[in-house]
Amino acid sequence: MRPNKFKQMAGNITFTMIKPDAVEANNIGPILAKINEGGFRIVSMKYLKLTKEQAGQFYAVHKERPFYGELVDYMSAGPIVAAVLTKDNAVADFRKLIGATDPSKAEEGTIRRLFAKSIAANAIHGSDSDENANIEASFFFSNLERF
Ligand code: 3AN
Repeated sequence: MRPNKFKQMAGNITFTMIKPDAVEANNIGPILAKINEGGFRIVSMKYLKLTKEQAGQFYAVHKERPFYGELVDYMSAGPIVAAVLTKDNAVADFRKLIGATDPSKAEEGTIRRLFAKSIAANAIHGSDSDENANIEASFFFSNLERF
């Protein structure tokens, strides 16, 4: 069996989605530029619209949180860009680059500070651990895809 390429890269990959608000606002290009400027390389990428069921599955870890329904509706409301990124210390460095969940609390110059509209419509997702980066990347990209 072919080894799981994302697992092989643990520590060096993270998963991101450019969320519907940022796609709608025509900010895919500027956000990808920030990601590259931050030292990340894009190793897999696709543009797609999640079904409600897929969004529910992706965010299943947040099922018990009060904003789960809103989050699922929101993430399936319009197209997104899903991508796997690589860099040393990818997960932590990418969380730094995107900034706090609430854009009003995000540091100056971060992607959320620059592009997010609100805590729900916060422009971009970034994995919070190596384990989740692998799970999330595998949700969108087959292990058989090569780069
Ligand atoms: P982060 O994306 O910064 O890791 P999480 O994991 O706490 O934040 O939340 C996942 C997503 O849920 C966020 N990106 C945001 O879209 C949404 N979210 C988080 N907190 C709230 C909230 N209080 N109200 C509405 N949506 C929220």
